[in-house]
Amino acid sequence: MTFLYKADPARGEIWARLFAQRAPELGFRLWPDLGDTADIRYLAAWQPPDDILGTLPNLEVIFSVGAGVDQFDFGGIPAHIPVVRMVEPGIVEGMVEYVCQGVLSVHRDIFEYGRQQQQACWREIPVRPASSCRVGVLGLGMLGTAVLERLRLFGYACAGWSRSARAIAGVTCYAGAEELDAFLSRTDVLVCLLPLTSATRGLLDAKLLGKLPRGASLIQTGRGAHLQQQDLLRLLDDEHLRYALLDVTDPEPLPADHPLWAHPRVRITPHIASATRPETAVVAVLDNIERYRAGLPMIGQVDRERGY
Ligand code: NDP
Ligand code: OXD
Repeated sequence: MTFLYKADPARGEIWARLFAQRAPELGFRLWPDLGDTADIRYLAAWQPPDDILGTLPNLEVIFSVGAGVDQFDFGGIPAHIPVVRMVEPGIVEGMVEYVCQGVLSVHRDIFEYGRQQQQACWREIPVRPASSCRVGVLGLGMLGTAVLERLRLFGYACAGWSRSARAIAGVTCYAGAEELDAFLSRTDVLVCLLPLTSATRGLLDAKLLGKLPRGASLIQTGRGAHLQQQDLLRLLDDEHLRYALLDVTDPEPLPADHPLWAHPRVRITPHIASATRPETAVVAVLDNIERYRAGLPMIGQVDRERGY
């Protein structure tokens, strides 16, 4: 039984070391060093190889090294091979930190002070209590829930929106298309933590963002293709939206002359909001392999119909 890792090679070296410590009985190979492909039963990848069964004839499970799986071409993955996304505490912690700094930067006017600094301007802005800042998170899964649970501790007025109804202590939960407008109309800082699916592609358009109160801000940590970039630019220029913090764009990176780069009220980070942490990810993957071998459901198994 062998495990194949096909993603960033430097991280792969860390996975190799951790596998040797924690599961020495399991062979470990780093792409493209395949050895005897007949041995390979498990694959961890950001993107699987083309012609999966031609390359890995005995493959049984594919693990995504990321929480999102929109980069997978499910049409090319045989139906009998389960795909499991990354559910591990390291990726959650990173996202909690990133979104909290984004919300705090909007609420405590760090964006605005950055603009003032450009003009050597020393001007105080009155501090508003956190309770007056209404944060709304699109997506109440592993990441959205953890982010809201932490934001709530600062005293923000927290809400979230998901496909099916959810309940999170201290968070007003909305669900489905019929409750989206009510969620948007009470949201001053909108955080996107949705998966990219056929239902969510392009969702962040002028129609949706226009339903936020005037002066609202966007923190986009989902996927670049959720956002209609031209609509965002128009809403920023009309001053309907105040700030946008974009960790993901479409494409990545944006072309050098794209107007979002230079926009004074946009900040862009290079898809670093969070990443799988090898130390905790390896524990989660090995646990799932044990579950699979015992005939138990794996944690994070993707529902191909839903696309996440
Ligand atoms: P989960 O699968 O745990 O949660 C997804 C949430 O989105 C669920 O609450 C789900 O609803 C909701 N949702 C899905 N489709 C819809 C829809 N059509 N309408 C309303 N709600 C919907 O995902 P994670 O929290 O683990 O990750 C979310 C995304 O974050 C990833 O897919 C990835 O795109 C992004 N990400 C970005 C990173 C970065 O560094 N920028 C790092 C990691 C992830 P329901 O609860 O009803 O199923
Ligand atoms: C992920 C990501 O999906 O890093 O894990 O974007």
